[in-house]
Amino acid sequence: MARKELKVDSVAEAYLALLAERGIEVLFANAGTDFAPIVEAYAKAAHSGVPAPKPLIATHENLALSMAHGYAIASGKVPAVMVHVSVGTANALCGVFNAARENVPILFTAGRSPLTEEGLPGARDTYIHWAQEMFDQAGMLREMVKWDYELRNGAQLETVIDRALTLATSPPEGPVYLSLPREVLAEPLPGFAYNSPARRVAASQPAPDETAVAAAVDILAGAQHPLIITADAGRDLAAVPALADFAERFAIPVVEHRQRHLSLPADHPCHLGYNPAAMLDGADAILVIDCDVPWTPSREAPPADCRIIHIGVDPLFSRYPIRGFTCDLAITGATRLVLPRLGAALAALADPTEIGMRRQRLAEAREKQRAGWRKLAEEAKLLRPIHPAWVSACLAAARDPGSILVNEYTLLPEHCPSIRPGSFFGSSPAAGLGWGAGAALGVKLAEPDRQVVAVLGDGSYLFANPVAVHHAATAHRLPVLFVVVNNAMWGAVRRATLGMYPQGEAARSNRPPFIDLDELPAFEQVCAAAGGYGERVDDPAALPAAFERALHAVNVEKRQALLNVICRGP
Ligand SMILES: Cc1ncc(C[n+]2csc(CCOP(=O)(O)OP(=O)(O)O)c2C)c(N)n1
Repeated sequence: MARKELKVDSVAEAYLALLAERGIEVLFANAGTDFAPIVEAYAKAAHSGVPAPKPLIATHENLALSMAHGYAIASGKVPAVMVHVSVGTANALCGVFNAARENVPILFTAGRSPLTEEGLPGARDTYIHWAQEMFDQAGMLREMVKWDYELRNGAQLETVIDRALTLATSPPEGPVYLSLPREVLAEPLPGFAYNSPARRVAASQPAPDETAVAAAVDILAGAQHPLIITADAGRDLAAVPALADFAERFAIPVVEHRQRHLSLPADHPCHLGYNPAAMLDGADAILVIDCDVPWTPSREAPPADCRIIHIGVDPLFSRYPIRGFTCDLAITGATRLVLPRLGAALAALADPTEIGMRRQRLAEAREKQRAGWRKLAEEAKLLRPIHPAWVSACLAAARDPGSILVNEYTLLPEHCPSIRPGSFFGSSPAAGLGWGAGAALGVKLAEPDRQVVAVLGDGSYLFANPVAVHHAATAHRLPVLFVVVNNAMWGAVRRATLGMYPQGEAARSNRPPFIDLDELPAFEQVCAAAGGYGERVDDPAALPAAFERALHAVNVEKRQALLNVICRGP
């Protein structure tokens, strides 16, 4: 047990030093008057050599959260974020919700208006300090975070930070919230002693209960047409080979549904695409692995006698108010621990002839599916306005093999397959738009030597505070390629309206409200205004060369780039 001692003057200095000591390398921030002790502490740390996370400014809170989110999923490290009291917290909520539903551990912090009206160092000294105070600042995000607390004094600092970080990183992971009153940050602290390394650690990954494994084996051994559906298994990189091995061994098709991480390389012989709808009818057992929504019950469902097993550290998604998918068996456990045990137990019972036949059927189904995709891509090639499938196919051809894709849902993965674990990140199921551009910057921060490409809709690009995004890309030297699939509309709203009212007035109307986005600015010029490369593309034949130019700007000139691709709507 080792104790460390630092010479500091204030709680703010000790706080920053402890974050750095606990492995937090970056503090994404959007500041206000509450930051005065933090700004002062950073300035002192620059002289004293007391460690502190790298300070990284983001000029909108949603950007700060999205960058932190991208950084966390790409690096596996916990970032800290600090925003300005109640109002900054309010601006960050969408990002917190995205992180919460995607189980991304972030130490999210905010100042608090000074508590005292006079007397103490840090007490109120400007008019906003009255109106910005809330009775319960954390109340607005308590439902989204795993834990919230307020730092009340320097003596408790180590316990509070350790509690925040261990809870954020215990399964299922997620953001936590800590508010930091200005007087507490400014409190004099003559010296700071703490444990190094920490004596409080995150809880381990849950391993499956053997009875549950045996019950799953019972179901799977009797199944002829099993199916695996996952969205998130690849969040844990160790789960990817576990899934690849399990699926291959028993020849079970795997569908990545609304994928957020690469869970199975697209070239794996068991990879059967991204939409399970057509496969449900024929399934007699389904393994739902790290997947909140395996299908859409109002549209399709597996047969009534199909046995359904859910696997995950929180297989019932306990934080979702309603989720009624049939569940014959729920196994609490980390996928990387569950699948090898299940595989070992199933091997003894599985029938090799059955597996051989399944392997054959799977290969045929896979080939048929891929041929369909190839045909569609070929047809999409010539279409004008440009088809999103062609955008995806051109990106597939132009990208570095080691690149990382961030998809705010307009990339079509069947036309731009990802092979390497950790090379694809899709938006959170909370789908708070405005995530992708900032997330890509965070990914680039974590992986500076890899090419990073964000694929966004025109809607999601606008939600991301583009000027703040492009500023951050230039200011922090994060050369990312942004591909905007620009259909000049909120296509999802159009799809939803036509889906609910296929014969309705809106379907007959040329221009129903809240769908078309008229007079959109020239996005390429917004990027160029920040020093990036920007190009508008409306000719499908010109797209491959445009990708080459944009990626040249990113790879060689080391500056951000944006392709504003004029596309057709749904
Ligand atoms: C913060 C937030 N506001 C609104 C929505 C609702 N919404 C979902 S998709 C969508 C349209 C997105 O447009 P775009 O990115 O251009 O993609 P498209 O649907 O046109 O393919 C909207 C407004 C949301 N998901 N998140």
